[in-house]
Amino acid sequence: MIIKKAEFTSAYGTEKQLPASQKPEVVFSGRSNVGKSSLINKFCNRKNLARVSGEPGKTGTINFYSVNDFYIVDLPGYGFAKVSDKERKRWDKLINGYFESGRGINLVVQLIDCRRRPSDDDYLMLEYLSHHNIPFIIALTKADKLNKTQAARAVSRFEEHCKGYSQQKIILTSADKNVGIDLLHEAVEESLQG
Ligand SMILES: Nc1nc2c(ncn2[C@@H]2O[C@H](COP(=O)(O)OP(=O)(O)OP(=O)(O)O)[C@@H](O)[C@H]2O)c(=O)[nH]1
Ligand SMILES: [Mg+2]
Repeated sequence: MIIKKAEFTSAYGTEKQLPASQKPEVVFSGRSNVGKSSLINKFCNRKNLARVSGEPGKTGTINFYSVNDFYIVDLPGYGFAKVSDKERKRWDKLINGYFESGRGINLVVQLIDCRRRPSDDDYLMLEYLSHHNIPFIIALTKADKLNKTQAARAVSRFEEHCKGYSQQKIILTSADKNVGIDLLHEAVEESLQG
């Protein structure tokens, strides 16, 4: 995929602000700090399109990026322990509102750190996506933290962990070392044609 255009469009903090769906949407979802913004930047071949933060839980809004003729949607990360109850409720409403607003969601890229096992929240997400027949793939992130043997093992482990959910594939990625970006491009391109 050739990225001809990639620019920030807008950020939404409540579900009521969300505009009607206008173009196909490709969604990056995952727990806080898993590497969503970094992978979006790599995917778009831009250094500072999405803000990468050292502090987890910083992205509290749904951010839209206009990329070629579709949108990339960066969801706020979940599972950050230090978040207040009020903030967690806002998150739930925002995410549910997003998924339930009848949008054209062509693909969800569900990110999980390749060194960890899926968290309870990750499983809720896998369950949600599978149950609602939302097409999704799993991107294992930060593969540069493992050697080749460990990485291969991680993929088999995740195939086992995620058995029973309806992901189309599991892709090993690293935003730091440019791993798996071509495969991500392919998966997104397919989802836009399908
Ligand atoms: N080693 C390594 N570190 C990474 C990679 N991708 C992201 N990181 C680091 O992980 C941290 C979080 O990255 P972000 O891209 O901001 O993660 P996020 O999922 O957008 O986080 P929130 O917006 O808080 O939900 C940063 O310190 C990144 O530098 C990767 O591929 N390899
Ligand atoms: Mg982010």
